[in-house]
Amino acid sequence: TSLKGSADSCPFPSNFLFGTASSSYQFEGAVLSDGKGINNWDVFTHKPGKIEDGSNGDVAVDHYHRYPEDVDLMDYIGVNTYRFSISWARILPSIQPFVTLTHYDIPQELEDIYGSWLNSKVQEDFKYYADICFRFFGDRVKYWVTFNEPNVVVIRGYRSGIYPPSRCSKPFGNCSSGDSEKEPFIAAHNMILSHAAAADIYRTKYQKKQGGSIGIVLNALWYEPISNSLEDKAAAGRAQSFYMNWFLDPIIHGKYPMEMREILQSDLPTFSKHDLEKLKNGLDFIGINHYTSFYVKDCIFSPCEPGPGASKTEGFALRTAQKNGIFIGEPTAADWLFVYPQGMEKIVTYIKERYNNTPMFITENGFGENDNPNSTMEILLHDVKRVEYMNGYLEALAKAMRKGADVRGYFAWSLLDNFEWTSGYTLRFGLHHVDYATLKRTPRLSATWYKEFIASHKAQNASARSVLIKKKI
Ligand code: GBH
Repeated sequence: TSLKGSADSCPFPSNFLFGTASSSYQFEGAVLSDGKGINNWDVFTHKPGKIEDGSNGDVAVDHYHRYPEDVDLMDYIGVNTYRFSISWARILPSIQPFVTLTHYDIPQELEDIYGSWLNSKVQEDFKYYADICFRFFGDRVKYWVTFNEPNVVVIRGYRSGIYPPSRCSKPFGNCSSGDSEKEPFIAAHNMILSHAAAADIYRTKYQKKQGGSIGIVLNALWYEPISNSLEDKAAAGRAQSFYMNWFLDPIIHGKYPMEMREILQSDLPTFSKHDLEKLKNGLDFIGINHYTSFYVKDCIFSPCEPGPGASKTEGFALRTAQKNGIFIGEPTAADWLFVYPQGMEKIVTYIKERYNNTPMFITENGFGENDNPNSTMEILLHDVKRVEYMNGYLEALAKAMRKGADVRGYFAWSLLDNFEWTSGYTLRFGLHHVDYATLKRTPRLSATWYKEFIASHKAQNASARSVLIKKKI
């Protein structure tokens, strides 16, 4: 046939691909350019004795920069295809999944069947859930968080009752059932032991093989004594114990804070020998969500008007945003958020000292605004206040780190505007604006600012690193 005939004369059909082949490591070079991550061959070739002539692919044939010239060469030859490879570490240099197992939401069934955090059965169920996550995702996830802000979960779920399961008693809130003076401590106890159970199973079954780490995230307010009096200073300490140390002390030191034990007596659950065994080595890192600070006034030696913190359940330490009518920091659209960057340095230093400089991550920090429907898009995207907030808080964080705090990371809350719990969609925390009618995302000034902030730090580190690599060669 004619087909066979043409094949005889020309075995390669016209759509046949003729090309040249290459690969990223062998060709590209540009080992540290534009934020590329270090890959296995970068490390391998820099070890002595691995490569015959002691060379490496740091520059290779500089294809990364000279590709237009190389494409001209291909064109000259007349190829119609080009095989090359994508450098994985160049595309995804270091996006590490940092995974939270429980960020407020839990199966409603646990609530309905046995009352979730109020029932010690939840410890087994949480352990089972965590085990499944470790087993199926642990090959890729190297940072695990058991709980986001269990302190907020129990305070808002069981004391004020403004979050599910809406349990509280008067005068703390207006719920149909609950006991604001007892249940928060029971729920917290079960969350602490659930954390311990998950951490324990991670350590015994997975950590060696998977090589990741596990921690817990607390909401951390900085509590500033309202005066220099010993009473107010002690009250600020109690406020911290009844808010954050409540969870971190048992997990790290194996017992509840002294002030809690003294004031709450039998309202505070106790740990059995078996519990303490599980609590040992309870975490690898502390996650800190820090946004704001409050003044604290003592209510033991001088009487206080009722208010957040003033009761026994919060250590008789009244929390207030003002001193002599002046706010601790500029108020914002969120009624709980005052801009006080110094609080970042103070809280990180406090945690460093109390917990023996356990590795820390700032797992959340951010600024909320309301959308003014009458504003133009241009104005909505020009979030100078958010930029100033982040800049101030990051500077304060850097100060704490220069003084030795072991902080390993910072996460801006949040990438996008999103559902802000009881504030719904009215409060916006995004580096990107979301138009809720179309769900279109648009970067705000803060997104560009954060991008440049990260890039300038990357550049500084890359030049430091290239000096190191050159030294090694
Ligand atoms: C975080 O919560 C949440 O993790 C995140 O989901 C949320 O979107 C983000 O911040 C922004 O709000 O009355 O004793 O609880 C922090 C929310 C709520 C923490 C109010 C401090 C005041 C103390 N905050 N809370 S208390």
